[in-house]
Amino acid sequence: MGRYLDMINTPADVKLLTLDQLQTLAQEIRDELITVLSKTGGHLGPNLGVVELTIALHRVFESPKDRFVWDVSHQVYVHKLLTGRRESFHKIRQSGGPMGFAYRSESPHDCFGAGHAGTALSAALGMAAARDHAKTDEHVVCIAGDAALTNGITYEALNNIKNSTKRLIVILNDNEWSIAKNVGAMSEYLNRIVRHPSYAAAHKRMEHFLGRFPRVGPELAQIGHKVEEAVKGMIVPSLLFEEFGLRYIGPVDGHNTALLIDALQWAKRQDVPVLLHILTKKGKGYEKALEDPQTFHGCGPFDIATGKSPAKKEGTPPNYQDVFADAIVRFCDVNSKLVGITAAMPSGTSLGKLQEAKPDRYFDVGIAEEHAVVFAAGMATMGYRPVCAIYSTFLQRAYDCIIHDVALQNLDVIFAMDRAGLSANDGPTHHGVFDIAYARCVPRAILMAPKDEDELVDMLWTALQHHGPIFVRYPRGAGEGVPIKERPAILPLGKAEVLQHGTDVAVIFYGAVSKMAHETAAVLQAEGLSVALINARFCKPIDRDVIEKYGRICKVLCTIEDHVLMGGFGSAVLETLDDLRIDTPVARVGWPDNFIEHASSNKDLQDKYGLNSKTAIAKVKDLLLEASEERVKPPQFRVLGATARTA
Ligand SMILES: Cc1ncc(C[n+]2csc(CCOP(=O)(O)OP(=O)(O)O)c2C)c(N)n1
Repeated sequence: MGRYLDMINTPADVKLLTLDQLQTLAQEIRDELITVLSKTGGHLGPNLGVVELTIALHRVFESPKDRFVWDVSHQVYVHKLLTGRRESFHKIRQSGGPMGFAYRSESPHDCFGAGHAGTALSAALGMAAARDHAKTDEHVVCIAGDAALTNGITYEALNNIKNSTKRLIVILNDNEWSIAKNVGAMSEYLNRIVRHPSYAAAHKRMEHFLGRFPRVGPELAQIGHKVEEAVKGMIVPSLLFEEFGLRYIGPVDGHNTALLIDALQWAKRQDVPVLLHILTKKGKGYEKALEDPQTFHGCGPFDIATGKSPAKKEGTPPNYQDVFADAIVRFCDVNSKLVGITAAMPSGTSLGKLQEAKPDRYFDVGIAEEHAVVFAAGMATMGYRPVCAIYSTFLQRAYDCIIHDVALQNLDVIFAMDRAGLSANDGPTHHGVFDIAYARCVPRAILMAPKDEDELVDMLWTALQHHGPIFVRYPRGAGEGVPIKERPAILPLGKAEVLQHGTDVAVIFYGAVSKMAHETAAVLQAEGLSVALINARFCKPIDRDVIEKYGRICKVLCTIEDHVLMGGFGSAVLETLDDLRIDTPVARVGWPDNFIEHASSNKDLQDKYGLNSKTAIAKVKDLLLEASEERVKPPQFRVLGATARTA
C-alpha cells in the first residue's frame, strides 16, 4: 500500500484520515524528514517535534483561511509537506527548492514569513485585530517555542493582547530547548508548571477518559462536549498568562494527536484569547537527535545510522567561529575584565567554548539581541570589556541600542559580527549583508573585517586596546588556512595593508574576499596591466591616504566586498574620493539592491549575481575602455555655475 503522505495534496486531505491513519501519517512524515534532511541538512529536531501538532492543526483548522503564524518558522517543514509542497520537499533549502522558513510568496499557506525569532505573537495579534476590524471570522493561531518567550518582542505583544483582540490562539511549544538549553526565569516558570503535581493527575484523568472511546474522528466529534469537559480538567492554573489576558490550558502532551485535536477544538470555540501549552520532544522519533538536540536543531547532511556528519576533509582550516572563540578564551587570561555575551547562540558563534573554559566570563542572555547590547553597555560602564558575539543579521534587531546605548556614551563594547556575508541555505532572513551600511554611519564606530583567520585574531586583540564601540565582521565557516601567530599584532586603526603596488588598477578588498581579489589582480596582470592589491582592513576610519594615492595614480579602482553595494565598502571609497575631489572611476563588486534568495551554496548565488572575479575583471575593463575613450574626446569646457570637476 502507498503512503498516506502521498495522498495529501492539500490540508483538506488530512481531514479524511482516521486517527489511526493520522498516526501512521506522523510516522511517514518523520521518515521523510529524516531521509531528506540526512541529505540536505536543515532543522531536523524542531520539525520532528511538531509532527503531531502540525497534523492536528490542519485537522482542526482551515488553512489558508485560518492563519498559522510560526515563530522563527524553522519548524514549518511538516506544514510544507501537508500544504502542497511535498514533491519539491527533497530540495528544501537548496537552489530552486522550498525555503527552510515560511515565505509568503511560496504558498498562500505561509501567511507570515520569518527567520528571526520573536515576531509571531505580534504578527498574529495584528492579524486578529485586522480580522476583528473587518468583522470576518477566520482563526489566527500563533505557534511559538518556549525560547520565543526570551524575546522582547514577544513580551511587547503579550502586554498588548488584552487591548487588541478578543480571539486569538497561542500555542506554546515547550521542548525546553532554544538551540542550546533554554535559559532564564520564564523557562524555569514553565518547568514549574510541568512539575506541578496537579499536571500528572490531570493528564492521567484525560488519558483514561479518552481511552474509553474508539480513536476515530467522527466518533470523537460526537462526544465533543465530554471531551471539552476533560480538556478543562487538564487546566493547571497559570496566573502569569491569565494576567496577560490569555486563558491557559495545559500542559498537554504534544505528541498525542487525539489530545491535541481535542484541545485545539476546545481552543477554537473560546471567545477569549487562549494559550495552549504543549510539551514536545525536540528530535522525537530519531534517537540521535533526541540524544543531541543542539546538533540536530539545525544540522548538515548526516548518516542516518550513526547520526554523524561526513568527516571534514583532511587539512580543512579551522572555521572563523572557532578561531574567534579560542582567541577570546586566550585573551581572558590577560584581561580580567573581558567577558563574552551571546544571545542564545553558543554553538553557532562557538562562544560555548568560553562557557566551557571560563563559565564566569560567559553570558547567554536568551534570544534577546537588544538586551544583549544594552547589557554589554551596562557592563562596560563598570569597567568590563564585553564582546557581543551576534550574527550580523540578528544584530539588526539591536540597532538603536548600538547608537543610543553604546556609541552615544562611547562605551567599550566589541561587536563580533558573525555570519557576515551569505548564509546560503537559510536565505534572505539570514544573509548578513547590511551591517556595513548600518554601522558605518554611527559616530565613533570603528569597522574592521579580516582577510583571514589570523587577521581576525589581530583585530580582536586590536579591539581590546581600543576605547569605544568597535565592530569586526567575519563570515561563516572555514578560514583561509593560514597559520595563527603566537602573539597577535595590534593593527594601526584606519590603515590598509598594501599587498602589492601597481599603477593602472588598484583592487581594494574588504574582508574575507581576498581570494577573489587575488584572482582579479592576477588575471589583469596577466593581461599586461600594473595592478595594486590592497587589503582595506578598515571601512571606518577608511584609509584616506591609500585611497588618495591610488586614486591619483591609477586609471581605475576596483572594490570587492561581501555586502550590498548600496552603503557598503565601495560606497565608502566613492565618498572618500569625492571628498578628495578625485574622479577616478570605481568598479564596485558586491550584492545588488535585492533580497538574495536561498540556495544550495554561496557559490551558486555568487555565480548568479556575479559576485566573483569574472565580474570584477569585466567591470574594470569596461571602465578602462571608457577612460581611454574619454582621453581622445575633445576637451570639455567648464560651464559657469556648474559643478564639473577637472581631472
Ligand atoms: C532574532 C534571532 N536570534 C537568534 C535566532 C537563532 N535561532 C533560531 S531558532 C532559535 C531557537 C528557537 O527556540 P524555540 O523558539 O524554543 O523553538 P524550537 O527550535 O525549540 O522549536 C534561535 C536562537 C533567530 N532565529 N532570531
